[in-house]
Amino acid sequence: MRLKGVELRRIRIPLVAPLRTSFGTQSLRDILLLRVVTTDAEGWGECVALQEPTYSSEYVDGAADVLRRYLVPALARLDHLDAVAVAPALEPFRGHRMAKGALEMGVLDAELRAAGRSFARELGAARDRVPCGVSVGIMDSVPELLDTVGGYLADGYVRIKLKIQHGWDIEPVRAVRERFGDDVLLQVDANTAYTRADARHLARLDPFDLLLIEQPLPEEDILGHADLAKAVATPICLDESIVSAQAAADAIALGACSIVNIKPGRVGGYLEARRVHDVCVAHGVPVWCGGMLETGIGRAANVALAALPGFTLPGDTSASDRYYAADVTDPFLLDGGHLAVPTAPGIGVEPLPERLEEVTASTEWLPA
Ligand code: OSB
Ligand code: MG
Repeated sequence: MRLKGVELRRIRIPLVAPLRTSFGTQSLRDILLLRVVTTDAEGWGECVALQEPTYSSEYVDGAADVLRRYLVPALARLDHLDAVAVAPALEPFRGHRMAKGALEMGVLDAELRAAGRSFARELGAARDRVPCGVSVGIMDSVPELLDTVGGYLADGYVRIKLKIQHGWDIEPVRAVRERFGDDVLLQVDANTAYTRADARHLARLDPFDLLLIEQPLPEEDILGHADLAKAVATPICLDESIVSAQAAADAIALGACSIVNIKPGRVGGYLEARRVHDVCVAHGVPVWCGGMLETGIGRAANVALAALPGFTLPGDTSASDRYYAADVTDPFLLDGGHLAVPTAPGIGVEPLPERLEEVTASTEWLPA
């Protein structure tokens, strides 16, 4: 297989409701999709970089730029392109894992479509459906939060994640526990909002029997998380800090986390995501699949990954209608709190051509 070219397609798609986190509010997704055209087949990639570098250092214009200048030209030079060849070919270029991950995803999709094999089969899925949680943003009031959580529980979501920050942590957690009871699987995500000095404050979450606290401290503060893990009873889970399988192995060895959120884009693609999973399984560390407000394209691949045996906690793999009034693929529908794992070749879904045109802001063809 050789690369013929890559189409960069920027789409703009509004969220059904704004998602407020400790790093900002997302109301509209400005997403970079990749159509990877090879001699054997075409594949789709979705870049999870947000519009601004507020979750991580990557942002969507930066991803498009590095793909155009460096990453796509590096793949164009390969005589034997397949997904396994992508990371080594891109290794000279530092960072930019979300951009690299999107390109690898598109190559893997093309390769698997040509071979008639699904992502689920290729990655080693052990289930045909996955249990789903939902990530709930910071709200203006506790009653508004309780209405929103109640709606998601009525939809069938099996786990609730509350976004937290200073001034929106202990009380919302207490209110959700009081209203919905002790049986609800409940966890919180701080997106790096706290400091090492907040250990005693975060220990006040301990009485609420949370599954985990996700990424309380800054991305680089592995030792801080290890100290915090000794000061709080609630398990620490890392998201932003886990940028590779090596980072996961180090964080586990240092006692910085006892649970890992795996996002393929954050670690440079689905093949590295599987390696993160394998490291965690070897250490007895549970993993779950995070989300970046993906369209049905990225969601299809995430659901396949979430079907691997080490994914023992429900992920942020919510149904399409939690994010978008109309997805760019046939919608992923919640069925008894689960999403079905796609079985067709590659990611197993296709963008709907008319829907894709409706949301497209620009396209750019990068010939190999
Ligand atoms: O920290 O998990 C996060 C969304 C955007 C950026 C970071 C995060 C999130 C979410 C929502 O929590 C996950 C989803 O439902 O896709
Ligand atoms: Mg997170």
